[in-house]
Amino acid sequence: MTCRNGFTRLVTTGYETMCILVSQGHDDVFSWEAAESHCEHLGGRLVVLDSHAKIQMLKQYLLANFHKEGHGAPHFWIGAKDFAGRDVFNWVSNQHAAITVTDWAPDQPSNTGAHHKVEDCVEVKADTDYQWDDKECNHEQAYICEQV
Ligand SMILES: [Ca+2]
Ligand SMILES: [Ca+2]
Repeated sequence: MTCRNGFTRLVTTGYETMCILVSQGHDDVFSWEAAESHCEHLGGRLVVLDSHAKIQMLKQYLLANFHKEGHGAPHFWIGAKDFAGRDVFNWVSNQHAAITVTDWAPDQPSNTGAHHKVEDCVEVKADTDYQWDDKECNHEQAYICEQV
């Protein structure tokens, strides 16, 4: 796969390839839905991590390229969501299949967070080495697209 301008090529140990685009943070932030629309506009979608190899590859890339300490440590939307609001998570690429290969941070998914808001959208966050956390979908933050 040839990556379009702005996308970075990653190759897993199993020779799966992905072209990803990581938000620059700061002003480059969206709600989950807006991030997915933005990724589609760029010719992709929020990143789908449907294998252990892809999960590990992205985690290593983020750990190598983004500082994890301090206030504002990176949080990135990925392409998983509890679409039906029943605590069953699906990838944007297949909203009718439950996700089976997961990488939840300790005590996640919690389904509730600050101010008791329901959490249905999935992020990876630096303070747990980019393991997964469910979060309120309207929160505006950085995101990771993949080319499709
Ligand atoms: Ca939920
Ligand atoms: Ca959570």
